[in-house]
Amino acid sequence: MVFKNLKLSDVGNVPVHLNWEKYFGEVKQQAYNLIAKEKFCLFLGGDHSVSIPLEMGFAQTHAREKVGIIHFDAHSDIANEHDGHHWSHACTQRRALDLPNVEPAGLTMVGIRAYMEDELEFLAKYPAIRVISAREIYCQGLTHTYAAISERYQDYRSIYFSIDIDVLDPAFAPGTGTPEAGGLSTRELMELVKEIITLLPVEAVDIVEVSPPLDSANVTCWAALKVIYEIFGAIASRKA
Ligand SMILES: [Mn+2]
Repeated sequence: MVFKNLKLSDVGNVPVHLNWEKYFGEVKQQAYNLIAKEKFCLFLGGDHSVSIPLEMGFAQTHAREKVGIIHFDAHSDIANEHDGHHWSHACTQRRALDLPNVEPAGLTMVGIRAYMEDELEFLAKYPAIRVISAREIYCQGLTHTYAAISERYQDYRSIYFSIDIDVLDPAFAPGTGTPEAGGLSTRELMELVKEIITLLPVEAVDIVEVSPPLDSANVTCWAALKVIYEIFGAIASRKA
């Protein structure tokens, strides 16, 4: 049994609170407490904005070193503001760059295929942010994609990996809030997740934007579950 060397525990949910400051503060604190125990953490969402406090907690736990962020998504989520606030799901990685130990060269976006105008302007201004578009993956393949990701993290010891399920094509993950055609297959996502988690110092992962009410025949939930198995399998092989 591949998981026999793993001890898994479900520590439950952070109760949702409609006061964002209160809720994000609670998520950040609980993430910090868990990551500080040096356990591998998997967080499940939810709106992608939840990655903002999760990444804050992660960066704070590693305050004396730079941390890397790998962002799998159809969207770059690099807007400064969306729908009138700074803590939107469209601002996730822009808020990450506000953190003192996250630098543009440590941020890698994978599977991107939709942008807002101000996001394109921001990305043009910070070319150190590497965007590996869905098209680049399609044209150049998985080996190229993994190599392009891994070469950026040779001098990193701690990476946070955020997986928006909409990185998948809607054929594989219809149950999500902002689907975009032209995405990865579940197989491609599994391969990249397996390599990244086995070989790079990823210490925390989130899988977000899975929405059962929008799903068809639980396809998206099954895809996310398969990715979770792939993550645990990769962790088990690290220890083997
Ligand atoms: Mn997205």
